[in-house]
Amino acid sequence: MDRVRKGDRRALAQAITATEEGPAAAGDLLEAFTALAGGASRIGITGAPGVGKSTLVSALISTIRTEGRTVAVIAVDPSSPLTSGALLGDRIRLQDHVDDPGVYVRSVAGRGHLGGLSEAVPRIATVLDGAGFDLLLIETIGVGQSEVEVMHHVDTTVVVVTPGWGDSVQAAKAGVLEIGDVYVVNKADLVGSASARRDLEVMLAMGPVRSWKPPVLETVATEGVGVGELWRAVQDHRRHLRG
Ligand SMILES: Nc1nc2c(ncn2[C@@H]2O[C@H](COP(=O)(O)OP(=O)(O)OP(=O)(O)O)[C@@H](O)[C@H]2O)c(=O)[nH]1
Ligand SMILES: [Mg+2]
Repeated sequence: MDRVRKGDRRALAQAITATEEGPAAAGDLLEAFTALAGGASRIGITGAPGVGKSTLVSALISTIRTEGRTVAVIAVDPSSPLTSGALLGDRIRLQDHVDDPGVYVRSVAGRGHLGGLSEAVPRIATVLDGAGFDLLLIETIGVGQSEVEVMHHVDTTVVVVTPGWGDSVQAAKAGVLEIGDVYVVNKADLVGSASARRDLEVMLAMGPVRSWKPPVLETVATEGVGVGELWRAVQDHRRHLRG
């Protein structure tokens, strides 16, 4: 515990591995971290495979680090061996930040226990929060049931789509319109970005009136375009939550 708070990465990794195995295995450790948790802002980044979530996370880290705040990333890997290439991709993209002591990245295997895909994520978030990170970014694929679960444990949910991401019926089915606090049309360098954004805005406007109106932004994550605006939108939402 003390070692973790002092920035010992090995001790942190061991604590996470223990909590990953379940609340029983973690025992007192989890309790100790829970007592210290509560200071971190938790931001979920979700969207279909390949929309650019990891690239956006990496760009966001750069923005956050210029403000001097520390950040931990939980990347939930897909369980399917068909998409395991993405796992490697994530690691490579996030490699940009490996030498930065203010950044910590943890991948979580998709294959979960009975609780589903990402059953361990809330516990891992508690450890990283208790370890003293200012911000937690949680990347998950898609918006299936288990991802919606994960999103119950974050303050702000960023939903990422791409131009030509599909028609409104598909979006409604996927539950995309209910869960987002901030919407991002990434790959805005591709054709159809502006119309995808307008479609989303129209669909969101047809939904129930909420006290927070989710903004729809366009980004080119690979170039860092729009990432500053995204970060501001996330912080606006934080302020809204605090009231
Ligand atoms: N043209 C374009 N390509 C992008 C952009 N952002 C990301 N990409 C590319 O899209 C591909 C997927 O990016 P990732 O960041 O791995 O996407 P992801 O959503 O994390 O993927 P999974 O974790 O596999 O679901 C990569 O080849 C990126 O270089 C963008 O703004 N424009
Ligand atoms: Mg990814």
